[in-house]
Amino acid sequence: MTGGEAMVRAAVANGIDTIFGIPGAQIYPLFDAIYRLPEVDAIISRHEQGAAYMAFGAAQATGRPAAFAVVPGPGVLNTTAALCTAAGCNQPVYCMTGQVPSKFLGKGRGHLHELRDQAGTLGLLIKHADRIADPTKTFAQTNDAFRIMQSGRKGPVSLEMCWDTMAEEWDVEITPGNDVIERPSIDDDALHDAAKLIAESKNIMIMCGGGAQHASAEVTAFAEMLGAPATAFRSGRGVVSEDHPCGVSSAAGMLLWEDTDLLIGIGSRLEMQYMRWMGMGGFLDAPPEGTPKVIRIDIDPQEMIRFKPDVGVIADAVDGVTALAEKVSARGFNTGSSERIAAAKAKARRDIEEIQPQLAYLDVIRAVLPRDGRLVGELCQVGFTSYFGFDVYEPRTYITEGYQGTLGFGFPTAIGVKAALPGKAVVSVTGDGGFMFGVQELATAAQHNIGLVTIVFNNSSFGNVRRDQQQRFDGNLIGANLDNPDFLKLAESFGVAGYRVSSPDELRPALAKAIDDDVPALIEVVVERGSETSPWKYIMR
Ligand SMILES: Cc1ncc(C[n+]2csc(CCOP(=O)(O)OP(=O)(O)O)c2C)c(N)n1
Repeated sequence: MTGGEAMVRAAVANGIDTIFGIPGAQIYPLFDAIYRLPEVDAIISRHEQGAAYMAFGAAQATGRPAAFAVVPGPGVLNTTAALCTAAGCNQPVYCMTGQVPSKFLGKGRGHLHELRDQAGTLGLLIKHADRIADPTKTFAQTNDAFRIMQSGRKGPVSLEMCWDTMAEEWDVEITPGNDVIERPSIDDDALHDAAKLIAESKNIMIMCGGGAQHASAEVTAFAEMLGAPATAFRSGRGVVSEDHPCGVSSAAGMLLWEDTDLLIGIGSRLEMQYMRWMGMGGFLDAPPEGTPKVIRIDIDPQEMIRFKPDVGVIADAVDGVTALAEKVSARGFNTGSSERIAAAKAKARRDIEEIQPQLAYLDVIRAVLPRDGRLVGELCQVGFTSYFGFDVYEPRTYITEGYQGTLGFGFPTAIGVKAALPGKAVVSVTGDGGFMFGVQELATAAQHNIGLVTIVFNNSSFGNVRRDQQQRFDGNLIGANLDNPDFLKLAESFGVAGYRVSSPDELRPALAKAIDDDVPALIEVVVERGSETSPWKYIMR
């Protein structure tokens, strides 16, 4: 088989059934293999950044690896914001790419798409990047990449193959995919120390991160046992359902933080507590004096050095929480007050009512979207408000950009979510600014009939920038106001269903119909420029 076919077959052996991407000369053999193999399909984006975000969305929504294939050099560079976002969110995204002909490697002759040290460049951004020089080793190297991608702190990986190597035929042995996911064994002393801290504490808070997404049952049971609130910022939303008595939004979490005496972070960087609730200046190395004690359960030993807890349990979230719960129940603990949690939830809900009109729109979306539907956020007024003003009920149903804060990630990511989960309702909320970063992918949604619903909140501005300039730069508006296309005509010209609404009441039937029709749809919500209440006081201090 060709080197390209070997790469595709090895990806298929590792569970890949869809490859997002754009073909080009160096990687024709790879796409030819996708064409011929019934086990795998391609979804063709209109820009490489779209393909990589689609893979990111598919990975985050399913918890399984997702792949994209793009030409080297400019093609792969176009994917790097998405790769960094996947790295920041610890998502298993597999980048497949090409290279110059092998004899041109490292020569600097300026062959098509040549990039100085492509794998080295990618290796700075993602978990692992390598070249398959000998295609008979494709399965071994791919399996290794999938082991690395899914072991420890998950993250994106990349494999490249030279133009000529990918085109030539080789004797490649087909072998099974990787079945190794490495998990650390747990230090019993750490568990003992953690159980002791828990026994000595009264008001415990659990903070869920993306590393707890697969541990929903265990974390929920642990929170119930302790009677402790479990909160999350972005990536850990839905681990403990926010309609469970212990599941609290970050707005309620902020209220409860005041008299918390022990924080248990599970698969979380604790950005919310130490870089937001204590100011973006934040606390660098360890919790400051006079603040709650901290236990961290994290699979990445480096995390215990980056931000040193009182007790660090290096473990996968399922293993760590299960083992700690056993220790704690044997030792005894104080049960938290359910009234305290309920009161904070009720007060937070009353407080955030002021964030209008975003909250009213989010309430409509929450009411219409099924429990297991996916909401894909964005860096926009409704997206920011959704951090605390949109209840999440199930793991992997709230899709986020993480700390990269990548404007424009939302719409193409949502296409990937819907492509991976065609039976689920998927709603993308974007601003007019962020949507236009990936507007061309309307063509992808239309051509592949990917039935996601995109709600574009059109306030004719980079609204967040505009507010900052109004408030902090004497109203000197630069690059803040936007003249936009007619979004209805835009939808129509792409062959996508279009709606225009201007109130939450009008959104409700439009959204219900769009979800029900299950075809690609764009709903423009007309918002008066500068009219949104700032959501920031519930996100950072
Ligand atoms: C890649 C990237 N570029 C720029 C920014 C800075 N940024 C954050 S929010 C924002 C404006 C967003 O405008 P829009 O999408 O229209 O949403 P709105 O705030 O108006 O609701 C900008 C430019 C960013 N976060 N990421």
